[in-house]
This record gives sequence, C-alpha cells and structure tokens, in this order.
Amino acid sequence: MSSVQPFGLSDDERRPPSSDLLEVVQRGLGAKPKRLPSWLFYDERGSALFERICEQPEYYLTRCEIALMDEHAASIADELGSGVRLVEYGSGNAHKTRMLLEHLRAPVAYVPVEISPEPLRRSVERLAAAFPQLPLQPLCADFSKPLRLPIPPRAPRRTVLYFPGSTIGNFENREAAVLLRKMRNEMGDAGGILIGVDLKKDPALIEAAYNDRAGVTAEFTLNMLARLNREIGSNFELSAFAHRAHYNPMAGRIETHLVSRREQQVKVGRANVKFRADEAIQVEYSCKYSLEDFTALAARAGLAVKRVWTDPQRMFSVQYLVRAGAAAR
Ligand code: AVI
Repeated sequence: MSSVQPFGLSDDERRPPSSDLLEVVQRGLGAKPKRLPSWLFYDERGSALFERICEQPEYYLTRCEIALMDEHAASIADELGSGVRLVEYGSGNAHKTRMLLEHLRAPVAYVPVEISPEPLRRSVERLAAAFPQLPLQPLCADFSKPLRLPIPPRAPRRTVLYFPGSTIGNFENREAAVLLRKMRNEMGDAGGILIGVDLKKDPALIEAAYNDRAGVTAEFTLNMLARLNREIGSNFELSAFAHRAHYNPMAGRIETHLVSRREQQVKVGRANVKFRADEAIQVEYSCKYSLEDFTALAARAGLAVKRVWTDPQRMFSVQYLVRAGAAAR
C-alpha cells in the first residue's frame, strides 16, 4: 500500500492568475531601477535549465553540497536524532534528501513543500519507490508563506526543516531573517533547521559559477523573458537583452541582471516599457556568507548555529540551527 498522502492544495488555487502576473511584472518594470522577482525563472524550462546549471563544472555549489552530504550524512543524522519529521523546503533536491533519509533513524514522515506540482509529484514518486516504509506527505505550497503542515502519522520527537542548495541566498538579508523566523515558528521548540549555505570565497570563483562557459546560466536568465512573452503576451526580443552576473563584494552577493543591448520599447500589457541602451533589470541576488555572517543572520531570527559541516576549502557549508538558548541543552 502506498503511504503517500494527497497534495495539500490544487494547482488552480496556487498559480497566480495571469492578470496578477502582469501586475507583478508591470510593477517591477515601473520601479527605479527596474527589477523582476527571481521566482519567475522557474517555469518548466527554467527548472530544467537550473538542473543543467547544477551540472556545469563552474557551478561548485551542488557538487560541494553533495560531497558534504556524502561524507557527513551519518553524523548529520546522529545530530538530528531519531523520530524526526523531515520537512523539505523545495523538493528539487532528491539526491541530497535521499542521502539524509538513508541515515535517519526511524523517521516519522517526509514532507516535501514545493510550489510547482509537477516537480513535487516526480520527486515523491522517486522517493516512494526508494523508501516504501516512509510516510510521504507532500505539500503543494509556497514555502515563503506560513505553512499548515499535514498532521504526522505519529508524534515526532522533532520537526527538522531541510533547506538545501543555498536557496536562502536568493533572499535579501532582511527577507532571509523573516523567512528563518517563520521557519523557527514552524519547527517548534524542539525542532531544528538543516540548511545549505554558500560561503564567501575568491570572487573570481563565485563569478565563474554564474557565468558558465557553456552559457546555460545566460539561457536560464533569458528564459524569464520567454516565459513572460508566453504567459502575459509581452514582446521582449530575447536577442536584445543580455545576461550579466557580477559579484558585489560590499554586499557579498552575486547580482544578476538582464541588460538591454540597445534603446528599445517593450509591450507589457497595455504599457510600453522604455529601455535605454545598457539599462538593466535586476532579476536575482545570490548572497554569500562567512560563517560569522550567517551566525549573525540566524541570531536575528532567534536561532543559534548548533553545528556546521564544511569542506577543507570552505567552499560551502551545511548548518544545523536550533532555537537560541536551546543550543546548549
Ligand atoms: C537556486 N539558487 C540557490 C541558485 C543560486 O545559486 O542562486 C539559482 C541560480 N541562479 C543562477 N544560477 C543558479
């Protein structure tokens, strides 16, 4: 018998109607400077391109995190203890999740939380085959909003929120603190957060990761415009925009832009949006942290870093956070 429970929400409830999407885009392009939210990257093609980015030789993040999980999954599982309910924010990381689940002692349930129904369904299908005894409780929802977690099949000793991939880096500092605080509420007193955090390092290595030679990241960035053309009927000419990703050392983050190659006008709904030559739309931040930076961010959210696993070159880290004050217990 399958132990997979039904999805929390239907597709229609979640998807922003295209009129809302148009509004988001018009507001972003009306701002000074122009900006568009990075969640717009992840339509079906964008998600597939992101998977290809993870395989690029320059994109060290995925490789480093997998190597860390490979080496330390047993000690991570020890730290988490038995009877864990594992809630994953995003479900595109089946590989790392598997490594963790293989080592967890008597997990109570696995709850992947994912906004896109198809990737969620696929990852659940794969995990159900690999862990037939484990109750799976997929939740189709936006993890940045307050969640109503499904009732677990038995009382867990603790709820651990798993947030791999350094996705926390895609939130600006203040938003990241808000998200961590929300996670703190969701995990409860005895809970924890297992989180992948990309670390500050030689800016040339970081920049290369976001400017791969095969051009997959550029394709990923430009795909946002293709998505908008299809979904809101805009007429962005893709060849008239370029991908640009620079490391801002003061802010400690990659800042990704779509840059207009010439002066032009683009139709977005009823509006005509004007672009100067070289004018940029800011589309993503990928924040990088020192261990100290991240400890300070966690503290702002009422959390303490209980344990850190990192590689000898300090490229990437996996960190275990608990409620501040609980770390010593
Ligand atoms: C999902 N996120 C952590 C990726 C990152 O590194 O910021 C998204 C990405 N954008 C360009 N390359 C990868």
